[in-house]
Amino acid sequence: MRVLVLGGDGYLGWPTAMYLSIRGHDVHIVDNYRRRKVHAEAGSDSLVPIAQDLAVRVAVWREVTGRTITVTEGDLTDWPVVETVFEEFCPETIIHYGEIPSAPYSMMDQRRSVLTQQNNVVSTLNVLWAMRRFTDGAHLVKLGTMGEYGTPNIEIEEGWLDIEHKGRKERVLFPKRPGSFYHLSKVHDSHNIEFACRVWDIRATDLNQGVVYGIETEETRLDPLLATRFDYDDVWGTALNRFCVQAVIGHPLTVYGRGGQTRGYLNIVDTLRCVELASLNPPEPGRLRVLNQFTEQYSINELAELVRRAGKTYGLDVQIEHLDNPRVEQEEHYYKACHSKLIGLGLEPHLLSETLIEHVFESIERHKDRVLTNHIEPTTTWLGGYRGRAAIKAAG
Ligand code: NAD
Ligand code: USQ
Repeated sequence: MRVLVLGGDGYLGWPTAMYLSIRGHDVHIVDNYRRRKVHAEAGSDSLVPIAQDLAVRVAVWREVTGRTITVTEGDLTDWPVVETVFEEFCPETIIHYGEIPSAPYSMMDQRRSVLTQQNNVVSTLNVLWAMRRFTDGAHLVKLGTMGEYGTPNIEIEEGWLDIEHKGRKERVLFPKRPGSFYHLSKVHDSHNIEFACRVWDIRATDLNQGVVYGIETEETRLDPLLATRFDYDDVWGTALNRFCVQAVIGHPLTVYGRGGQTRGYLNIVDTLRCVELASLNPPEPGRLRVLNQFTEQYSINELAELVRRAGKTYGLDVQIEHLDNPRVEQEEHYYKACHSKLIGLGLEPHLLSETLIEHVFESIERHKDRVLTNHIEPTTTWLGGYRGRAAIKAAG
């Protein structure tokens, strides 16, 4: 396949580009280093040192494997960039990771909230227009998120829901009630993609992915300069990755609120396989296929307990702390989500275990001296109204 990996400098995008390249696909990356820039602005950084830019990454990749990955350093919200890439590369598959992925960042202030939605919605809209104009039968594999659904009191289907209302039947996109302006940007994308499929006969797969954990893949292990980023700070780090770092440096695990918040989780190596499986098995033209991409569900309390137990075997004294929840979200709720379609396509999950967490501890240990401890406690609140204004004032 000729594959475009949009956002190919990111946590998931770079390992995906290498994974597909080594399997014989022709890979072209687009990225504007947005992620690196927001960390520079905030004074935070990836725990694992990463190569200085994509030019170095692909040069090392070529040296180590003999394979070529090509790159465009450019912004997906910039139409001439997208137009040129599609016209020149003629992709058969477009894997779209190129968005701002942080819920706290999108809730921090007006500027970042608007930036998140503009960046994400416009980049996807540009991709859809480029597909209409320059491709014939190409397949969009778009990274959405399980958080689009929120935590409804009914079982979450894979994308679509059959309803009966006043005696009539209809099939609709599953109702969405997400928990941040970031998650909402993904809902807006999903609607734009569904519409484009309907009117332009585009093929698309919306991968509603759960929270990803893990630090290494087969390809990142080939050379230190091929490592992917790994974040643990309060804005960009995700729950389990954060907990593993906290355990290693002796910081109490930061459980927000009562800790009954339940989400779908998956290993980074399963992300790569899911994206590959989706790409190799495209849907019919004109069809939006939705796949729920996670392998297991855990509450935050269960995750914290798992990390505590793994820590004990590893020789770490892990404490768990319940902080006032900076987010507005349900802390005890029903959660059941279907996720059988990727298994049906051939996914063999790498499940979470204490042993796996111990391996993550080992990798973190190597870079322990780089941890910025002032970026661990949460600083962004979801609260509005009087309580929100008081919190903003207190934070200065
Ligand atoms: P990431 O920030 O590491 O990767 C996104 C990449 O896209 C970054 O390198 C960034 O510079 C680039 N980018 C952003 N806006 C761009 C633009 N306008 N033009 C060009 N490049 C742009 O994030 P990630 O964790 O690798 O996530 C990748 C995708 O998967 C995101 O869409 C995210 O919403 C989704 N996702 C991630 C997770 C997770 O747990 N990491 C879970 C579910 C869904
Ligand atoms: N949480 C804690 N303590 C922490 C961090 C998080 O209790 O230190 C809780 C949060 O309150 C939330 C849950 O853990 O209830 C998940 O939070 P998260 O930061 O790990 O994940 P989230 O904000 O949902 O976002 C991440 C990625 C995003 C992706 C999403 C998948 O950043 O790109 O879309 O996971 S999902 O959650 O399925 O929507």
